[in-house]
Amino acid sequence: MLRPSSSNVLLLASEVGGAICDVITLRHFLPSPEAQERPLWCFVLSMVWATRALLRKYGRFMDDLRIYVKGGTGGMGYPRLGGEGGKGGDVWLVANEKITLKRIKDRYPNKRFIAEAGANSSIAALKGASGKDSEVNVPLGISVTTDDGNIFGELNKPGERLLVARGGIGGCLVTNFFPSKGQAHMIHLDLKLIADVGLVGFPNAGKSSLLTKISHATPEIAAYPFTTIKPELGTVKYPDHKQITVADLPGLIEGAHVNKGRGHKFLKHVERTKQLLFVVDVSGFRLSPSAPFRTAFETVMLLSKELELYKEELCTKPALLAVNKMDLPNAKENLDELMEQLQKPEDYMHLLPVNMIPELTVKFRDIIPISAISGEGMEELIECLRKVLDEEAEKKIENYHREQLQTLRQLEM
Ligand SMILES: Nc1nc2c(ncn2[C@@H]2O[C@H](COP(=O)(O)OP(=O)(O)OP(=O)(O)O)[C@@H](O)[C@H]2O)c(=O)[nH]1
Ligand SMILES: [Mg+2]
Repeated sequence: MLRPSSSNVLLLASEVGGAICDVITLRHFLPSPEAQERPLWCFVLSMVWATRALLRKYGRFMDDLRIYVKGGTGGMGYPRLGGEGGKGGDVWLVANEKITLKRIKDRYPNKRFIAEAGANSSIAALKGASGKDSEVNVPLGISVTTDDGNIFGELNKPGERLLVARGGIGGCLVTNFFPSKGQAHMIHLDLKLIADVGLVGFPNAGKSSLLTKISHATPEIAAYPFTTIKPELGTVKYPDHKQITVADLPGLIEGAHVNKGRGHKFLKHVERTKQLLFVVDVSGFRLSPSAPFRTAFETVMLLSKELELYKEELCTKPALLAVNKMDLPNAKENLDELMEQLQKPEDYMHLLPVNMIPELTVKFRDIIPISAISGEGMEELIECLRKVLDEEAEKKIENYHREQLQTLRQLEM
């Protein structure tokens, strides 16, 4: 059974805290002022119902799992005849595209993986047989860490294998014919999605609408914030059969780094994407009637700041900006204003709260006005996504060749 370690308790507390924050924030989205005046128990009941519905849905996605792994014990030696016990089996993690962490948890509720013990040495078989290895299929994109945060390794390609618990050696002359136990420890399987493009934006910006337009994915779309509550992958297909994957993530909000909303928890999933696609509503965004209105420029800067506060390296990833909802009235004027502000962002930083001014402003390779409803700008966006990825791939190849040349030159000297 999973023991309640202090890190687990902290994790649970922060989850509950986050959920309560969400509930408090959500109260602002009750449809009418009358609804807000209903008795508290009415509100609490609807929240309980909403939380159960969320749990049912959210429960399907897991991106962290803690498991126990133990190598098999070695077999006993046979002192009288100098027989050697068999080696205990090892525990291996094997990357498999078809598995999810949720499926592992459902299939092995006790989350214990123990390899077979080695056979004892006997008169019939002086050299005991080795124990069978235990192979645990895990999804691609897994980082394996111990409870103390030490990294065991990563599994990113199908079929890749990682040894996580070695079996004990069998009893032999050196060990006085006593076998040794296998390694045993708890490990974390930390999943970070592997996608070419990660969508980053405030809630309601139209990220899921955009993904639906450019791929066959069918994420939920609705006119209220936090519709997307778990990452969703879509594949964009090009006429030359090249495919790129795009990850739709839950919306970020201002203050996400201090645990507001739920988007921050999912930012780890853009760590491995090759490119970021910022999506902003050209008319700006307001989270709730009591929250400040943010223009498109402010949302871009606030998103940059949230990324910077999560991990500075994210701000240096290749990025594109899709300015969505260009079909709305005044969109053209708002876009012109945004373009002007993005030309000289430092002149407009005073519009932001002091602690939210980004130190590194994200440099967009392209800024593309789009409408996920009318389809405006979609072709250009799809082309730009491809162009950036191709350029990055070329750069990688060039760097590889340069490194090879350097190594060759060093060898010649
Ligand atoms: N007029 C207009 N509305 C749009 C456009 N794109 C999205 N919407 C609407 O905006 C609302 C939010 O769209 P979503 O795609 O759910 O937004 P999201 O960014 O995924 O939101 P979260 O999942 O909450 O983070 C929906 O009502 C969409 O119909 C657009 O280009 N034009
Ligand atoms: Mg969404």
